[in-house]
Amino acid sequence: MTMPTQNIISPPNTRFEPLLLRHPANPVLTSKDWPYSINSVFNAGATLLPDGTTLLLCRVEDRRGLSHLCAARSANGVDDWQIDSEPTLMPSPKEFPEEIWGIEDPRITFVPELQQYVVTYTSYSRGGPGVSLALTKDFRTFERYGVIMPPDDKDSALLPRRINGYWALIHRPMTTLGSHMWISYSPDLRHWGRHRLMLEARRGAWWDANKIGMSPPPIETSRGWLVLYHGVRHTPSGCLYRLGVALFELENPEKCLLRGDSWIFGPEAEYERHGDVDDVVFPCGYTMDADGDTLNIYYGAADCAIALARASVRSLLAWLDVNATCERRQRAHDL
Ligand code: BMA
Repeated sequence: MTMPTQNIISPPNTRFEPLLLRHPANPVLTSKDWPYSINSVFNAGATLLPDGTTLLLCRVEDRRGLSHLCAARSANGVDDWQIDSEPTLMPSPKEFPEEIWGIEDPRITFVPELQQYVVTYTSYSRGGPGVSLALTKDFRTFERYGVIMPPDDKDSALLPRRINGYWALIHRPMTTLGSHMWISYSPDLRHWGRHRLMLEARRGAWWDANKIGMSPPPIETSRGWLVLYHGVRHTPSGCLYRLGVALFELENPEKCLLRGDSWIFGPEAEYERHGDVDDVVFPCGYTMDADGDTLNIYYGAADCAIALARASVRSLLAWLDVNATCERRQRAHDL
């Protein structure tokens, strides 16, 4: 039997130049920028509007501890943000009881076939976090589909096109055996099935042991879907959220082609190390520059601020070629 090629004994052949470069204007948004009273702003979905404006759909936590979503727009994606004067998308627990304790961590996918943005977000129900979906053309009015993945589930995003005729959703259900990334398929965005394990949290001392989740929506490249994912390390003084990268087959996205061994980004700056929740970097969105290579990655920092880091798709792929192992997919019965 062939053993997995995971590099267990020798240290990874890691090149240490940073792949994600923090913007000098960081953090780009904090509660001080908000036009109404809030506790904190973090974990924002991101997209480019047709006129090139960057739109962030921010998770805003109010002073009760419950979250809603609020849009911020900027011509250069760095400063001069125009923030909606009131919440853009509020929890609506009368119609959607699963939103009783707020809505969180949106991811945005523009879907050319629908000519709409599909927003998936965490709805915080009495039963725990679930995945909800809404469609919008302009981030002013939304068509809500309600909960599409029951609790406990979160960290979801839709792929921008159908795979073999079906919509594909990446998400992170929690089981007693750990929190892994799954992919599910749907003919209509409402009914979901063919659930498949996509990427498993590692075990033991690894940085991404036991609990992982997709971060921004997957990035389509000629070599596959590039997926930035977070790994959660439980330490005696709390959790440590860091970011890794993996590559999946274009027409069969449940197949992992490469998975980086080490993390590529972690809390280092003051605004990432200290906040409402220390030691968290949590990207939920990116925009792509006109060069088709430069990524602007927007991430929540310590559950208190939104920050920006830039990366190059070419460099991420080149790094994976040197620092990744071929992922052997775990068989379903192992779970
Ligand atoms: C995760 C999510 C994120 C949050 C992170 C750190 O489980 O709930 O929204 O940023 O924890 O608190």
